[in-house]
Amino acid sequence: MANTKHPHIFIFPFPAQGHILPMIDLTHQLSLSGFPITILVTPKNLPALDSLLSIHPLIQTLVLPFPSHPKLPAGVENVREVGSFGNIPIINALSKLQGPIIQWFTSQPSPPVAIISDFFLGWTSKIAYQLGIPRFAFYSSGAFLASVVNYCWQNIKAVRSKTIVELSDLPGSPSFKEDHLPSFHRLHKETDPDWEFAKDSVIANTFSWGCVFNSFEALEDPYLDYLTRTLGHKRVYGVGPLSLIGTQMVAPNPHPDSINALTWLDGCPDGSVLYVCFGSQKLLNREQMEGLANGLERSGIRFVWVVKTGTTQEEAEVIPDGFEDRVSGHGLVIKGWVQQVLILGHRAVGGFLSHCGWNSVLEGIVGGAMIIGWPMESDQFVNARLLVEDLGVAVKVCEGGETVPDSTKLGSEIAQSMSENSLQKVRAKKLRDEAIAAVNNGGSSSRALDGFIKVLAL
Ligand code: BUP
Repeated sequence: MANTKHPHIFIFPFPAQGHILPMIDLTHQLSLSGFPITILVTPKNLPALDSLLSIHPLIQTLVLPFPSHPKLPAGVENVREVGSFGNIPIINALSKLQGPIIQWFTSQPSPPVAIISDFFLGWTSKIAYQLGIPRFAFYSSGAFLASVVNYCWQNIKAVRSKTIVELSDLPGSPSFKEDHLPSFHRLHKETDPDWEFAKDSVIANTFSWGCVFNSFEALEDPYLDYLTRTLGHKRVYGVGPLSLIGTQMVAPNPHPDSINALTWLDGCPDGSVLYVCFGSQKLLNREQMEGLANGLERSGIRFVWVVKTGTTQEEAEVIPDGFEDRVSGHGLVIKGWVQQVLILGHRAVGGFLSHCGWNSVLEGIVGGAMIIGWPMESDQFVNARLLVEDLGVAVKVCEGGETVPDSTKLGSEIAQSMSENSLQKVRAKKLRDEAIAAVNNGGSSSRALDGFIKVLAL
């Protein structure tokens, strides 16, 4: 453990790709600032920490067995293995670690003095309370989403009874279709065993000692400000985009598939390529894959498309027959995984066809790519609205997890959005510059991170 004047901090990420990666980047920054750190994972999630631990060998890991849960197949420890339906069972299963975590704390000669845990793990506030230490909620999603969630929670009956929900108290008075809002408000107190749990989580985050967002002022100023006002304390920190100051920037060590994609991109003109990826959780069905493949082909735009593979048919996306041959030289299909941050950072990438997951949104912004949005579930509709309506860096071409895109329309919208001088492309470049300025010395995120570090060090 690092021998510094800073106190020991306990970090607990939620086991989903989109949650672990930014938490690792935050941990990297805290370790650079001299905090001794213990990070908790279950055994199958330990490899996700490889790059972090190779840069910071003094970070300690606490590896606890993943508790079983009736709704989860044996051996599952990460949302990636079961899809987003697994979120609540995984949260529930992990909450059984409360006893072992407290036991571990009490066995330590110099135990951590603060807990930073994912905002899905609101129950960790109970541990903090019992140990008499502060808990900070780390949001791997945006401040707009947190504002929407808090609003929905406070107005739960009104939200449930509407098909279009107007969030009139929020900056810009946004409105959403009810089924485009995060779904917890649909749980019913009387019939749903998860209701109490979801309620406790939202409240625990609201009353946590501080809230840390992977976001930045130029992106979400009104919502960071709204939360600061409505949470009744000043400890709201927008410290992102964390990918810009994260481990991949220090030790890229690209995976072979990423090297292939980067080499292919080297041969393409600046800003000419559309990167296509829908995050780590969503699998497109056969019809969606056909609609998308035809749309890409019709657009005439160069592309890199990440397609999910799996050990069973249900876990894999099916590329239409002959597609790869037809687009050869013009489009690259990657089966599996690429380091998205590196691909989006390549000068040849000018656009990003995305599900609008929060990390993808931030990584697209950092890459200066305009976003072509196809929000599908959870926070993605809220994120898409921010990008399209508040910021003007995106267009929406499709919505819904089961929707099959109209390939003719998709093709022409891609071609139009990717044109040299599209308004969204120009705004995306400006937002990228603002993101870089935010994390640079004196920028809003850099100041927020310093403020957070000061509070932790007290
Ligand atoms: Br697929 C894929 N490479 O090939 P989001 C994903 N990622 O680096 P999601 C890769 O996973 P949740 C790939 O860079 C991003 O950091 C990507 O997070 C990385 O969406 C992360 O965009 C995906 O937030 O997560 O996976 O739907 O819903 O948990 O936010």
